[in-house]
Amino acid sequence: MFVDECVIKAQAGDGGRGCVSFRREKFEPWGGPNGGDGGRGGDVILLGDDDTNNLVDCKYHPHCRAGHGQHGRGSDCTGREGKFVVLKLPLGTVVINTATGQTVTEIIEDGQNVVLCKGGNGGWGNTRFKSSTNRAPRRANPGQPGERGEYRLVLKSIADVGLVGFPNAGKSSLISRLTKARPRTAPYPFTTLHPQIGVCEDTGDPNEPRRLQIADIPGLIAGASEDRGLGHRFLRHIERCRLLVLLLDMAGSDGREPRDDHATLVRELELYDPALLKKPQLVVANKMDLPGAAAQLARFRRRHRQKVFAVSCVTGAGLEELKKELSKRVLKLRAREKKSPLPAG
Ligand SMILES: Nc1nc2c(ncn2[C@@H]2O[C@H](COP(=O)(O)OP(=O)(O)OP(=O)(O)O)[C@@H](O)[C@H]2O)c(=O)[nH]1
Ligand SMILES: [Mg+2]
Repeated sequence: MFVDECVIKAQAGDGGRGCVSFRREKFEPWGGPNGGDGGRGGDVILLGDDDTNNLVDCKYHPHCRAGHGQHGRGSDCTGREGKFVVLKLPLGTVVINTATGQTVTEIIEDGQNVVLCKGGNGGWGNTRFKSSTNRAPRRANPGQPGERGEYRLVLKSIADVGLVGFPNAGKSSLISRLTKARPRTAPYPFTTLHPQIGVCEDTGDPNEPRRLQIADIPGLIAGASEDRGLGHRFLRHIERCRLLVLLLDMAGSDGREPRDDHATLVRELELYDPALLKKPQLVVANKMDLPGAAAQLARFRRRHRQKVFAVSCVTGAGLEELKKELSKRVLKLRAREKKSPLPAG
């Protein structure tokens, strides 16, 4: 099961109460105050985890409660700290406070940890209040309550390249040829029902192996903005991609014109978010092994000035060139981002 959105309730632990106590020993009638402080409440911590790829755990365990701090005790004993709770999240998770609608944080890197809700501080015991004028204070503080809140977690996958295309265009076939991912491929629409990410190892230069992540998302159709097909909900997984590949079935095997497919894909991307069209794009013509594809490609090239890569996922033709081009362009984009980092969106 793939879950890319859920709501959790997080509650950090409350701090323990401070203690009012006095030292009482034989021959020590005025032992003085010795009440310890309360322990701190545990935090709710978010941890970026490369091995987690969706939010299914959070969906079925939506209550995250950290332990409360222990109360302070006599003999200057401080209460034990509450147990913290760690929530492992897939990279690319955006955390939104449902009450304010504001983004609290984004988990981008493996091992990144963020305190979502801070545990309350423990209250002071009466030892803290002793002074020259009050040598027997009967006062202690209660612990502070831990932070709590309701948060929406939205996963926007992080990949370098996003594959966009009609159902059956061959997106899953392409990702299984370029990477070690093995999504299901079949000659019926909507075989892929949730995003898949594959890692393409480019071994062009053995001294500098490059890895690029490619995201295969479910197919888009005309009217997806009105929820036709699987709608637009998976487009959030290409929002952070550096490069978009518009994959076209150049043989028109489902009875559609490739240039209409291209126009529909561009329109649907624009309807979802016009900013997606500002991302660098690469048009890839698939199924070039089928009859009629070459003629369609010639027609398509006459209308579109963009470079079009012709490939066949069945014969493997053009895939090496495509891999090199993707790797070259992604490296260039990464270098440009390093010079002028963009805010994550
Ligand atoms: N002849 C030929 N068939 C192809 C080629 N690439 C993919 N196919 C076939 O097209 C069909 C659909 O391929 P998929 O990879 O499942 O297509 P998809 O774009 O992932 O489709 P959805 O997951 O439904 O969106 C399968 O039967 C593939 O075997 C190709 O280059 N040539
Ligand atoms: Mg597929």
